[in-house]
Amino acid sequence: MNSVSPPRTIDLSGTWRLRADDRDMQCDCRLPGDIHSALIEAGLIPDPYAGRNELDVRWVAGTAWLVERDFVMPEGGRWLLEIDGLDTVADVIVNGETVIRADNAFLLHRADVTAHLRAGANRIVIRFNSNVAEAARRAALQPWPVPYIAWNCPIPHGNMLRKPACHFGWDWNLAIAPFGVNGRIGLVRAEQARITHVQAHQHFQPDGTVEVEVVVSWIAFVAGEADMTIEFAGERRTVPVMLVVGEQRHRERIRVAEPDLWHPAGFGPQVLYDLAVGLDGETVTRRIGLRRIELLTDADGGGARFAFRVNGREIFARGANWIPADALPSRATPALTRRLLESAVAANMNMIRVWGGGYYEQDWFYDLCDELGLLVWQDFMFSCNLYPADREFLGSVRREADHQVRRIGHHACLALWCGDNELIGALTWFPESRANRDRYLVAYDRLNRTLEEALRNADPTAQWWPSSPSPGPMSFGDAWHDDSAGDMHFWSVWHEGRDFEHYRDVRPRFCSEFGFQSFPSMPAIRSFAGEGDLNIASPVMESHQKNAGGNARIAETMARYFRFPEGFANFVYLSQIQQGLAVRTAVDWFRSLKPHCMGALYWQLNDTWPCASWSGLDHGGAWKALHYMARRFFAPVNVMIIADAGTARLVAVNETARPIDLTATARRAGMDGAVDGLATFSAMVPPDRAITLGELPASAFEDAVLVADFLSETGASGRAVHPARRWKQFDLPDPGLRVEPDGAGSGLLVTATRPAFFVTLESAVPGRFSDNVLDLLPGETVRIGFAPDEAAPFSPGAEGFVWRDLFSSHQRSA
Ligand code: BMA
Repeated sequence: MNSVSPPRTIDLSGTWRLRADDRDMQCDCRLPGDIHSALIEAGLIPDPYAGRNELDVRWVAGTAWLVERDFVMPEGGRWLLEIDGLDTVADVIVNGETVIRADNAFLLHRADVTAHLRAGANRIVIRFNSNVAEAARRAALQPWPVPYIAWNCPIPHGNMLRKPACHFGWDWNLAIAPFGVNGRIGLVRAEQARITHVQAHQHFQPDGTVEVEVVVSWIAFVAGEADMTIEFAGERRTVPVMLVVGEQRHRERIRVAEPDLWHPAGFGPQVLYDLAVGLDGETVTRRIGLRRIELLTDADGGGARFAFRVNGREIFARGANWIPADALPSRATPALTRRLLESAVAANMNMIRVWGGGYYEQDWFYDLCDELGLLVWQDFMFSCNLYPADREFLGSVRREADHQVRRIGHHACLALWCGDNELIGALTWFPESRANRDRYLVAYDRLNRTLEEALRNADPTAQWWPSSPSPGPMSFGDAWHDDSAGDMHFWSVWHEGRDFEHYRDVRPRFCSEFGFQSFPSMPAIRSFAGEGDLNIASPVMESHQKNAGGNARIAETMARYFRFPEGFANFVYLSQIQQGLAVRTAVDWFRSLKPHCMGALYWQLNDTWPCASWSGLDHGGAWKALHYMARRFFAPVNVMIIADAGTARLVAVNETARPIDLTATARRAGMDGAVDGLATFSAMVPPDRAITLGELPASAFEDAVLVADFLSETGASGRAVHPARRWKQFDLPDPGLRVEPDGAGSGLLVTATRPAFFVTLESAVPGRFSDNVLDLLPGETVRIGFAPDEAAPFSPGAEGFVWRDLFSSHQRSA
């Protein structure tokens, strides 16, 4: 073939030139990317994550910045400039003409720039106006005050802009209001038409077949005829379409007679079919997993249910809340995101909630969730604030919702669209909305209705939930403490300082937020703190705790449950153990309530920067104690000890499709090293159920620790441990821990001569242990593997590893 066709796209990603509007500062800047990252890379500002640099770089968002570059155009053609994730208030200027005025980071901006281009050299400039200044200007124009969550956001008025709420600061995020371009940027050649969205609505038929309704949206630039091609599930169709200038849509139904279904992780394979749509020389591809997702909210004796049914099977949602992978968009790479999401699945999670104060994530994020079988609860991006309700704002919201639903709604992983995070609760947080609830509630409802209508219009097959938490549609009550219906955020244990046992005072139908803070692991701390800062009350450590009173709460809780640890590293260790115990107390209880309760999504999976937070994964993805514990407490088959003052109940849960025979052995482990058998329980646990195996009176393990080991015919096994009293009340023996290479060169052997609790290995080399946070009885040996992050040959010697346990955290080893 000798014919040379003109290029279809001109990619404008790469190196641009950045300069400040009001001062002499310039450097190179990579787009997609954020401006802070460019300035850090050029050495013009310090890394905001280190020390207390956050405060020294806050000025960056208060000024205007320009990025520009030249590009070369061929002769002729119709060209569209497309910028995805233009964040936020920005003007785009091509050869001196303003072609885009942007103020919503959640839209794809597109402009026909043909008239402004010339063959040869061209110049494009993006002027980022100060989002902070523009937010303040808009707040002043509001007809009545529209308060924002000032105790989370040191940078004010973020609620005026369609930009991630957490950019203005959050109780786990630094406040620097990053900005830039977060998605594709380039020119696209379109002669007749440009496809804007390809959706795939699934209609399951009673006979088991699926009709996939492919909805293709496009903009036509000329009237005429064109052939559209659609390829799916072995079928290829050519569909003649009439082009009418403007936005158009075509629906094509394709029947899949014998669908190979997509399943959530742990429930079957993640089958994905390729879909390809062609129009005017352009081909758009999607990967479609066929599955039927229903949200069950029917009334029952306890109120109303809240359960996901996937492919006919009710699924207990096990997971956590997702916040942006990094506070600086340039650092939120696909590799990091994959690592975080893979860790979620490795910890037996099947759902994450993309929380409403961050982003509608990138296409590849949902591709990853499809591949991994991770269901996504997707919030619309509104969180903890009151919001404007004027026509212009709601118009922008409507366009945003329409675009996002059409962009990502086809993903198999997408289980639910939820209106917002905690906007109903926020009505009670501000004096203005308390004094005039009518006005603010109506404003809220206008926003909420805008989202619901946009969703139903763009995807009638989608599942909608008005808010998180919410008792249900048109119900505006407190879903923090009402556990009868809907999803619940249960925060009393952390935010009110209640005992962990208080989790068992509620019986949620679905708990979509609950959590407990810990410190990040030592390597994460060392990434921002110097040796002299290693004290929880040092200015640097306090600046990496964004929840007022958080460090004091961690310390106070520790003194409630444990003897106070010696030294900083032990404090960090114990903070992670108590976090794991708090969250496990909740999860064990919620799972034991199945099917009354059908979901436990803890707060929060990951961190945006290294700080004290509720996360189970350190910034960058290393596993904290909670994440190792989560893998066990979320295991599909598990035995939990649910105890109150008088009894300890052994509850087995089975989330596999088959009945499981299992045996649990309960023993009493005394601090003197004696281990006595108490009872053995055997049972067949039906699929998708939690059952009580048996009960023991507390007197059976007085002054000791109850240990329950289980083993199933399928090989699933585990250990639950419950102390008769708070851990601090035991005089723990020195467990005589030994950690040594296993001889085979691939693991470590951990041995104890007396009972050892929360034995946790730490490595000098970044990597993951095959298991961690273990309880050992006298004479037991456990083999632990270690996989370093870098694929380098590695054989573990005992050196390079540190281990801690409850005894050593407060007692120097003998
Ligand atoms: C919930 C979340 C977040 C917050 C977290 C911890 O309310 O929705 O807003 O970060 O609690 O306070």
